[in-house]
Amino acid sequence: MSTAVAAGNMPDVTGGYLAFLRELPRFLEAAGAKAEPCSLIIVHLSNLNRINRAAGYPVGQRMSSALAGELRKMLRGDDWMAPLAVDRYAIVLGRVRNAGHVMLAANRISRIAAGLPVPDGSNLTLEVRAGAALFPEHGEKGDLLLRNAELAVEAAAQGKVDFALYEAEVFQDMTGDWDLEADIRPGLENGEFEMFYQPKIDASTLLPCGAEALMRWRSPRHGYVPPDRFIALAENSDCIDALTSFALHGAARTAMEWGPDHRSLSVAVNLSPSTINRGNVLSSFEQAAAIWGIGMERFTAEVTENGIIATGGAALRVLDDLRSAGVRVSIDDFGTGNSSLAYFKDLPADELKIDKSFVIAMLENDANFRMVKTIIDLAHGFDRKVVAEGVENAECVERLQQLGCDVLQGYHFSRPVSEEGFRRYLDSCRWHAQ
Ligand code: G
Ligand code: G
Ligand code: MN
Repeated sequence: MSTAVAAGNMPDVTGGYLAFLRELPRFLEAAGAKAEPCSLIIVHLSNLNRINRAAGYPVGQRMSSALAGELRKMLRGDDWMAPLAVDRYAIVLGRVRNAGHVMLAANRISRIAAGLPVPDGSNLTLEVRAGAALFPEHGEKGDLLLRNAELAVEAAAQGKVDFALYEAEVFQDMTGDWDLEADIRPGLENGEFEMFYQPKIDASTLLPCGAEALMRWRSPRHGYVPPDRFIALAENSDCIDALTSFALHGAARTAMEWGPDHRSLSVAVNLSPSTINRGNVLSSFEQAAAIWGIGMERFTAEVTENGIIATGGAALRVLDDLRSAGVRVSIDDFGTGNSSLAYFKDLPADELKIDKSFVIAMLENDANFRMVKTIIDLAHGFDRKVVAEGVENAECVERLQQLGCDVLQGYHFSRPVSEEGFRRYLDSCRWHAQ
């Protein structure tokens, strides 16, 4: 199969992907020398996998070749194209030099794809998404231009549109995320991550009954990165397991090191939806417990309501298994999710954590106060313990005690602190307790 365009002195990309990567910089250098702008479009066959599954891989392959054939017919003398993968083509359009031009070209590409029926009677049609970057505005070098065109493809996919053109201001954030994501695993290996601990306080004795383990990342390149940010990125990549494992082992080791005087303290680890979905959660807990010599009942697993819903029914079984093995299950951020009461009554949970937004606001007005009271009564009605997070002052403590809340957590007692800081906190409590 020849992928090179015959006309002119166009690059020879018969070698496909590698040839393209070799030829693009040369081509751009020549174009730059002649001050001739051009544009790079990446065409992604976004539903090729679905076609493969529905109609078979040979059909998918034929669709990809047919599209390439049709696209090639659209090219003129100073255009060229090459396959980047079976579901991806790169097209360099020689005389297409502004946003308007490239949009017209992208429109034609969409129409060409839509005109190719999938020959299996399944009513599937080929879907393509295209992304483009302009030379030299969006990148003077081949790799940058390619990367920015890929970013545009991703933006098109996220925006569910056929085509997107690279936009420096908008896409900076995306590249920032990519950089961050790529630095998670090396950061973990370089010891940039650390677990912090925030005490959970027994509301009746005001003594600690456990701690929530919270991950902290100080990156030499990005500074302090909040967990909300890197956890979400890790969930989309394959490093969430490594992070969860780091949290579990850190938490188990710390609980062991609290020593025999604090054997009743439980340590809570946050689990993200994708972690619950892996299916090996239970064995991860068992391993951590075995390695660090603590009982499974020392662990609490915190999962959000929405996290459970996001996994469909799958999470319910995993949580059931964890509970059967002795792990406490806690529903985090309770009250902010979309679950119904019908769902709530079947949740395999020992504990609910009232979201801090309600607790922080509970003294502001009566409605917020009643909200907290209602959640506490609801939980108790179903034999679950209640944790209030976001307890920031003494008045809040008192009111929550009156409402029968079981456990308190918040800045009033302590912010999340290092392992060493938590140790000091425990020591100071012992002193008070005597
Ligand atoms: O500690 P901070 O308030 O910045 O935490 C913000 C969010 O990040 C919290 O909702 C918390 O559940 C989440 N988070 C913190 N540490 C971990 C962790 O180890 N694993 C997961 N999955 N989430 C975490
Ligand atoms: O969603 P999750 O419960 O996992 O979030 C826990 C986070 O909530 C902690 O990491 C901490 O940063 C934050 N937090 C804990 N206590 C308080 C508090 O009293 N006030 C506020 N504003 N945030 C808190
Ligand atoms: Mn939590």
